[in-house]
Amino acid sequence: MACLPGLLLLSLLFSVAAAGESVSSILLHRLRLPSHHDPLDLLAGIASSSVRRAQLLKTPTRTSPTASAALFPHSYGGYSINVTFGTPPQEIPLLVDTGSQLNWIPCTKSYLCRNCSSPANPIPIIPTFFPKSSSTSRLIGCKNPKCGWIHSPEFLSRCRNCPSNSSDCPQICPPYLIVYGSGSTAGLLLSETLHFSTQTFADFVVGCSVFSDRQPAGGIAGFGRGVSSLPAQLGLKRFSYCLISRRYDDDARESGSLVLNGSKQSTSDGVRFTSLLKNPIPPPVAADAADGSSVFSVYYYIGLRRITVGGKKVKIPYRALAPLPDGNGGTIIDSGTTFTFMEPEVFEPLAAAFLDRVAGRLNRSGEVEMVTGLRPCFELPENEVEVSLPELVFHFKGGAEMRLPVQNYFAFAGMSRKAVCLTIVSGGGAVGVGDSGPAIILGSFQQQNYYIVYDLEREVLGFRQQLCV
Ligand SMILES: *[C@@H]1O[C@H](CO)[C@@H](O)[C@H](O)[C@H]1NC(C)=O
Ligand SMILES: *[C@@H]1O[C@H](CO)[C@@H](O)[C@H](O)[C@H]1NC(C)=O
Ligand SMILES: *[C@@H]1O[C@H](CO)[C@@H](O)[C@H](O)[C@H]1NC(C)=O
Ligand SMILES: *[C@@H]1O[C@H](CO)[C@@H](O)[C@H](O)[C@H]1NC(C)=O
Ligand SMILES: CC(=O)N[C@H]1CO[C@H](CO)[C@@H](O)[C@@H]1O
Repeated sequence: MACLPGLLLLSLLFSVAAAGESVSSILLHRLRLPSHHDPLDLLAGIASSSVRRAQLLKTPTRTSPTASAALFPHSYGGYSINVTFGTPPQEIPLLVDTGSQLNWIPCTKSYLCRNCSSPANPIPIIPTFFPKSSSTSRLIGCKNPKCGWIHSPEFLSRCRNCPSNSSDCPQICPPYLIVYGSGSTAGLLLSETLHFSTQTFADFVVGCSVFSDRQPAGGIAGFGRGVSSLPAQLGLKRFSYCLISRRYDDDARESGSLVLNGSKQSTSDGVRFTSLLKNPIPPPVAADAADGSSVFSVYYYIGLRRITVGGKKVKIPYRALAPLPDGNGGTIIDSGTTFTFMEPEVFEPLAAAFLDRVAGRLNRSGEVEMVTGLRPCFELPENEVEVSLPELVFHFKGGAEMRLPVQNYFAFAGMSRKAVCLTIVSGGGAVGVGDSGPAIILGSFQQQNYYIVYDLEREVLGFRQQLCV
């Protein structure tokens, strides 16, 4: 079949890009997905969890008085690293999340993870950290300035001014409780030694969670902005990752990579850059700042200026593309969201553009759309191994273009007939996401087989298509 202008061929064979250079890095695994015998269930599950995640990232008032950072349930589709904590070291998988800042791990022998099972994983085995077995574990004290990462300055000064002979003075930093759309985690802040790849970092602050509800089988590494985040604590100039294709989900041997402070790349390395926008809201001093919307300050905003489908510009209201001073509108990039989320005012014209460009060539499959919650879905013509679909391009401020390979935005689904569905979700329908927070959340499915660098020193995001295995 000839490739028409603005159309890409989706075939079962994926093209191979140049492999990346060897650098000191850590392996990045897909967090184990529950095994789905039915690929439709899997797509439907990822679609609904991506919408839930969007709901969470977009809700400014989800924190409790002692809450600290935005977190979320990761039943599907996260990417994790294995690091070790303590002396002697204990290995713990951490989900890499650029949408939150506090780091936490399942901790102590009484760790309770409620509703953390799935049909495929009825008794979840959760690697847990035991502080008693580590000679370097220290609880963060109430007077420690780092206690201010999860509690207000007022609280901290009460601690500081407490007479030392009073029996009412709290000695340790009171627990954090992180509440999200669905789920939560709670525990105490620890100072502990972190071993990342071959490097060792003493006095790393990590939450020792003793209770979680609806959480992944591991902890979370907060790669967002903010003082308690992993990049801030390790003084990183930049970090980068390469997300392996989701088609390797069943193959535990395959992994991508995460690199801290890697070498500085430039456009001559094929990396395209766009500025990380100045956050609409400055990072909070204390993570539980009364203004709930400050959670948006943790995100990496980027300037998405235009979207084209099959070479034609999609008409999107400007207010959706440019973040307002209150953090509403605009685009963020997030490693913890699977399918990209778009507000209806962005998604509807985009979906219409796909329908327009495919019209007459492929039949729409209402049946598959109903089951997966994705749309549009198109039936594949019988006995064909390839189908042309419109090219999707994100155009960023400064001219960088993300020309997505078609397998990054269409996934196979099949019932009585095979179909493909657009893997972008919106808030319309059953789950009300509201129009607060970012209008577009660029998720990990769209970042597969891309090298992505967050250059915090230059405040730019760089990307290059490459094979991540
Ligand atoms: C990560 O660490 C956990 C806990 O030790 C272990 O069960 C798991 O196999 C490790 N994963 C990889 C990919 O090494
Ligand atoms: C604590 O110390 C202060 C001043 O040293 C003293 O006045 C006060 O009675 C002491 N309180 C207790 C509970 O010992
Ligand atoms: C990253 O680089 C900065 C600046 O050179 C340095 O201060 C920091 O310790 C480095 N961190 C790591 C983890 O290598
Ligand atoms: C679309 O559906 C009609 C009616 O079922 C069928 O005859 C036709 O072959 C389909 N076209 C494609 C491209 O699948
Ligand atoms: C959504 C869900 O699974 N909720 C369950 C969480 O756990 C409590 C107690 O274990 C159950 O009562 C809920 O049904």
